[in-house]
Amino acid sequence: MKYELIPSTLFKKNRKKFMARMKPKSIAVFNSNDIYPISADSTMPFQQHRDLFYLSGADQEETVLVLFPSALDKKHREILFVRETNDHIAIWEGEKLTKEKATQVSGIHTIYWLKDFDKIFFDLMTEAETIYLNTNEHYRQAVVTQTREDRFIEKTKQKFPAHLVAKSNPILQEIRGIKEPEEIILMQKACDITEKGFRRVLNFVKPGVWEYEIEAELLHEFVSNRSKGFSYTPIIAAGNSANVLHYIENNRQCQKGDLILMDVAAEYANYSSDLTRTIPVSGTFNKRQKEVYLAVLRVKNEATKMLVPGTIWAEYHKEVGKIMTSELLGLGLLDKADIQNEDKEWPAYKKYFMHGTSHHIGLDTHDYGQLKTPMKANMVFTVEPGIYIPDEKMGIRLEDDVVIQEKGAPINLMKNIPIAVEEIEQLMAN
Ligand SMILES: [Mn+2]
Repeated sequence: MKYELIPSTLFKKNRKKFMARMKPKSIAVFNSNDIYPISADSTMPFQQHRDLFYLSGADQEETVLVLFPSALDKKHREILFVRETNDHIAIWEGEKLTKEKATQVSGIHTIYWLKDFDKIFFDLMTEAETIYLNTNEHYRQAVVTQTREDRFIEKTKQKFPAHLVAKSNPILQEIRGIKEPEEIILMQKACDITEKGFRRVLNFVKPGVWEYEIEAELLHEFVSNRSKGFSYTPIIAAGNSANVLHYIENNRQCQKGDLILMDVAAEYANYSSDLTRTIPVSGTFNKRQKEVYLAVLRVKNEATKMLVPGTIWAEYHKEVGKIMTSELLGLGLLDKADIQNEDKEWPAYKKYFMHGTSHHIGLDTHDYGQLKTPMKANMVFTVEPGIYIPDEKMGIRLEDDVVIQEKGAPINLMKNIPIAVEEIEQLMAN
């Protein structure tokens, strides 16, 4: 791991919150991710399952967490199973969690080797009536592979057909959506690393640079600061590429006079940041670019003010749509007739702003978190309006990550990342 050790108090609190919501006589199991294959013996870099990480801090493959608050043997109320390590593994693969280290990371006192899982788990299941299974109910999930968790669920339902089944996911959606102070610190760190990358790029962009050269600059800065790298696939889109919302080719040359939209951010300790800035390739905005840019910035600022406890996500999006509509009228992109004739299901503004304004962010970039109930303090959201005008070969999006406060406006974790037109032009001139 490149990141500094996280206080295990965070994971203790997270487990406590989960267990407080479990039914009587119930047990919950969480599996790590597999290491995904490419072909031959090649593999993708490991990415821990965020639920297991959230509840244990264990950032290693072949790990299982068991929570059983009513276990008769007190030492079995929290158990972490890890892959048995030895000198041979230490030489070939480097350091893996020892039992002592696993306790230090997770705050869990009972650590067993994974090879003993089946036997111990069977014994615990004889005491339990309900088993919590961890399915993926994220509103944007589209998984086609069978995960390690899926295999566990299949096997468990076969082996223990008489047990009641309950869902872990709604509990995790609820508790992961509201961040602990330790998590805000880690997310701030991710944002600070992102800031360094963005400032580096402001000194680098000029006509003739290639989008992938900008990507390389950012990656250098991120990894130099103990990040694994990008928290999601980077979008570096000059000119008309900005109108392809998920443009990830990053293979074109930046031309004088173009804007360049960069939706790029660093991860830190598995926590995401999510930034978008749009800057002029030549270092100065022309009149029209500035006009559209300021409209997006105003929408962003107005939207941010609405991220307070009590706001309903869907209602918020309707309000942002109204603000965007008036900006688009001001820019001459819509006229009154467009609005009078608009389809309420797909309002006129969506021609130029077709995506959502905010999503939860945390361990996942599109994080868990309740969306149908009122917003609460310490939820972290992105705010990311945009205006896309293919006819003018221009797409502008601006995005920050903010923390909802008990009272007043949210705290912007990206407040130090330049966004004002003058500041960007000045920094690019240096
Ligand atoms: Mn985003």
